[in-house]
Amino acid sequence: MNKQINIERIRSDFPILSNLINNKPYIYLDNGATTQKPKQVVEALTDYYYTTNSNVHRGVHFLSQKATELFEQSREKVRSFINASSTKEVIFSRGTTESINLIANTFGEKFIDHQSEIIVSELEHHSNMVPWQMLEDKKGATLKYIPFDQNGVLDIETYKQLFSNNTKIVALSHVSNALGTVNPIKEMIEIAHEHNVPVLIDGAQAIPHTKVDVQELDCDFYCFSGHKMYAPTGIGVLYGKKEWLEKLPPYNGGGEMIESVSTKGYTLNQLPYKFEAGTPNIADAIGLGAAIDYMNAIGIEEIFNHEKALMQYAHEKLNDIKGMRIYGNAKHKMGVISFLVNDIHPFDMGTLLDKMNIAVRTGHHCAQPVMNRFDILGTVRASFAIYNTKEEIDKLAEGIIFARDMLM
Ligand code: 7TS
Repeated sequence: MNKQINIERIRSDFPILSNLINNKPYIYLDNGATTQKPKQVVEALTDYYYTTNSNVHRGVHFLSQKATELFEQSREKVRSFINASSTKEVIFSRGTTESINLIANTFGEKFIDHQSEIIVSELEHHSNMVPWQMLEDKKGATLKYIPFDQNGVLDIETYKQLFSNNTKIVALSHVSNALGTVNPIKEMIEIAHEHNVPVLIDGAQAIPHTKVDVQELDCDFYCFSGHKMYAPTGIGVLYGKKEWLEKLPPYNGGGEMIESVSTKGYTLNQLPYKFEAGTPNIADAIGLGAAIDYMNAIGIEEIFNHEKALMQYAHEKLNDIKGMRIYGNAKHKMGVISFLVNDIHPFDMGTLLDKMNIAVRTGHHCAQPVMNRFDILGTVRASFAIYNTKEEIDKLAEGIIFARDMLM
C-alpha cells in the first residue's frame, strides 16, 4: 500500500532545515555528499552518551552489557534492512571508503597477483577506483574498465567481453554519484557469477533511496556509509557473504579481532569481529540503527516514490531552462542531477546559488574519469533527500536562471 508521506512532519524532524541563514530559509540540495540528521538520530546519540556510554564486548558490568546490547541491536537492524542472512555478515566500518579498502586489501592480499585482472566501471567514485589502482601498483594486477555512453549508461556488451580466466573480482557502483545512473547490477552480478567471479557493490548512493536486498542481488560484498542515509558520520557497513569473509585474511590487527594471543602468535576471532579491530564506533553505530528505524518508519517505498517524483520534476524544470545541459540521462536515475548552463563555470554557478541560500555541489564529485569522458572539468550537482520539496526545486530553477542572466 502506498502511504502518503507528511513532508511537513518529516521536515520538522530535522531542526537544521528550519534554521534561517542571513534571515532566509536555506535550501539544502547537497544530500549526495551527506544528509541532514533527524532528531531521532541525534537523540539516540545523546541518550547513549547520557545513559549508557561504556566499552562493548569486554565488561561484566551493567553499562558495558547495555552498550553491547544496543550496539549489537544496531547490527541486527542493519542485517534486517539489507536482508543479510546473518549478523556475521555485517561488519561496521567508518564508511564506504573504508569498506572498499578493507576488501581491496584483504582480497588483494589473498587472491590478486601480477596476472590478475579486476573489472571496474568508468562511472566509479574515486573510492571504488583508487583502492583497486593501488593493487595494480602493489601486485602488478591489471584494471579493466567498463565504458559508458553519452547518457551515462554502462556498456554491458563490452562488460561481457572484459572477462577472462584471470578476472578475479568486479567492483561496481549501484548508483553513480556524478550522474545518478542506476546500474543494472543484478544482471551484471549474474554475468560475473557465470564466470565464477565475485562482485563488490558500492552502494553509497543507492541505499538512502531504494530497497537493497543483498540476498536477492546475490552480491558478494555491499558497501555503504551511514552519513548519506541520515546517520552520523564515521560509521558505515561492509556486508560480505560469510563464505568470502571466512576466506579472507584480517585487515587491521589489535583487540576485538583476536580470540587469543601469546608471544607465539594469535588466533582469529569469529565473524564479524575478525574485521573489527579496536574499540568500534559504538555511539554512531547506534545512531545508524536509529536512522534505519527512522527510514523504516517512513517506509522505503515511500522514500523511493517521493524522491522519484522530485527527480522527475527537477528534470522537467531544469530542462526548460535555456542553455541547460544535463549530464546523465539514463532511463533509470536516482538521487542526483548534474548539469552545466551555457559556458558558465560550475563554481560561479554554485557560488551565486549559495548567495541565494541554495546549497549544491560543484566540481568533479570525486569522479574525475566521468568528467574526462565528457571533456569537462566538473558540473553543478543537486541531490535530493526525503525532506526536499518541489517548491525547493522551483527555487533552484529560479536561482539558476537568475545566475545565468547575471553571468552572461
Ligand atoms: N562511493 C560513492 C558512490 C560515493 O558517492 C561516495 C561519496 C563514496 C563512495 C565515499 O563515501 P564515504 O562516505 O566513504 O566518503 N560521495 C560523495 C559525493 O558525491 N559528494 O561528497 C561525497
